[in-house]
Amino acid sequence: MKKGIAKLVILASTCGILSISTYAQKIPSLETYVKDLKNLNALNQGFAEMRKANFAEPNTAKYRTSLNYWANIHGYFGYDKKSENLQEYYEELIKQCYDKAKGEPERKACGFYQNYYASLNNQTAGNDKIAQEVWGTCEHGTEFFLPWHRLYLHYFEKTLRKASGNPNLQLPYWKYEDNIDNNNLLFLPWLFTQNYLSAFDIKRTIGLNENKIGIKVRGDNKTIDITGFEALQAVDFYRDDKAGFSNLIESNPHNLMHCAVGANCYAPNMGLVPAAGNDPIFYLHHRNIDRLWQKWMLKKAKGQKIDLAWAKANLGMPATWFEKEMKFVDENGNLVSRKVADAFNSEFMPDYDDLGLKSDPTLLASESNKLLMSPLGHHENIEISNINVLGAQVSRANFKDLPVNNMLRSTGPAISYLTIQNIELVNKPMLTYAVYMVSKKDTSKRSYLTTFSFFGLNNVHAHHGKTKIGDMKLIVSDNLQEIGAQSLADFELIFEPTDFTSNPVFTQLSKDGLKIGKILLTSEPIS
Ligand SMILES: [Cu+2]
Repeated sequence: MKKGIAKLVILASTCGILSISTYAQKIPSLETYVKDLKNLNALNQGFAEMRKANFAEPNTAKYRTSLNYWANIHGYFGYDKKSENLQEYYEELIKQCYDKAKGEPERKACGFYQNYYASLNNQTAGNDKIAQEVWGTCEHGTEFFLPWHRLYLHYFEKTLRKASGNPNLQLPYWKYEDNIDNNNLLFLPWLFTQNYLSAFDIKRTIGLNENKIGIKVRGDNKTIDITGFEALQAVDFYRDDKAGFSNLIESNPHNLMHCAVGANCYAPNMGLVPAAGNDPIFYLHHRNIDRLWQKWMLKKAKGQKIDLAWAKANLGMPATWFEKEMKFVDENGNLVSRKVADAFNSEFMPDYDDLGLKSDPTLLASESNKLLMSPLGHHENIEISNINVLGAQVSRANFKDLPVNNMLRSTGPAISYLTIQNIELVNKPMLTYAVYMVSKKDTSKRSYLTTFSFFGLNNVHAHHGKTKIGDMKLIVSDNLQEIGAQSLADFELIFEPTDFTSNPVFTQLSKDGLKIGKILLTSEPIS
């Protein structure tokens, strides 16, 4: 059996035709995909055609295959019930950018972002029955986040393929770690930054398209977990307390990458739900999030076949979840209706060229069990209240003066969780904060926990947006291991202001920030 596969691989690499028929189903990374010029051309042609269709008559099948229509399925600016008002966003976010700008570089930055808004319009589904059904239907912050985006990408890929005129086109994934320099900075892939190519979008964080700045993704100052390392440790698929895989991957890296590319979620396109899908990078970003989902399921399945029966038995979701209906348009502009259950059907569930499971999945599962094991054992819950994280300086939180010796319930295997509760905005900070766990004995030992994200935070029909971010719950056993913590008093948390990038401008621009109600370190025994 194994020999047969090896033979096929050799044949495939020497014979292009065979490789198409053998591996057409595996989705490659962008980097791998565009090594073949035909593929690069297909992507470029596809996005170009979909952009052209933006100008087709509304209410036509042609318009329903446009990039703008697809962006609108995700979310859109307008006066309809399911849309967001552009004017409110603009006033909320740009006016105060100017208010807070201290000097010329800051004012200039606000001006750039103001122009991004100026190129957008409020739209309406009008009397287009299909648009009324499908526009503004994306799922964020719910248990439908992953299956909704998977099915959405399925039909998007078909539409892009048809537009490209290349029947073999695949929608590759943006493997973030493919473009990192020696300073731990991530740069956008070339395809997105060339202004003569159709995947270019001017409306991104200033300096990213020109490679003047990068996103801090590795090392001591990392601001995004680009490999999904933390989320992949999750035991459950979705949890109401936010510690499930779906919850964790949605916030990091999904939300954070939206904000890193989209001006700290202050400006279009990637930074705002109603505009994000107008940037081609959005689709390759989501493809990677989908890949990480598949990777998590493969690990959880320990070699079992992933299909609907497996999902029903192992994801811990109710029958109603699988029956939830979702509507999209296909490559011919026709309305299609699917159910969450379809996301586990091989027709809709993509296979990827890299799921990081070259080794035995059972072994991998035991490796990840080691990561879950807290070095502190099964301990009592400890907490800190009322933490202010304000302005452009570092803030700290300390679990101090604890009767540490009485804290241990048992030395048996347990997972440590860190819950950050009642996070609220203080005004509208122009920057965000990355959270690290630092050893008190050796401050050079620090471990990245997460970064707060403002993605999707403005989408309410109110003039002043939301001020409550809510709660987060993180798995921190691995972080405690990383800094060598041996007791509950061994570490502190630090909050560092950042805009995700190496650009210093926005990190100077704030007196506002966050208020945190409570931070808890809790522990659950591993069964
Ligand atoms: Cu997204």
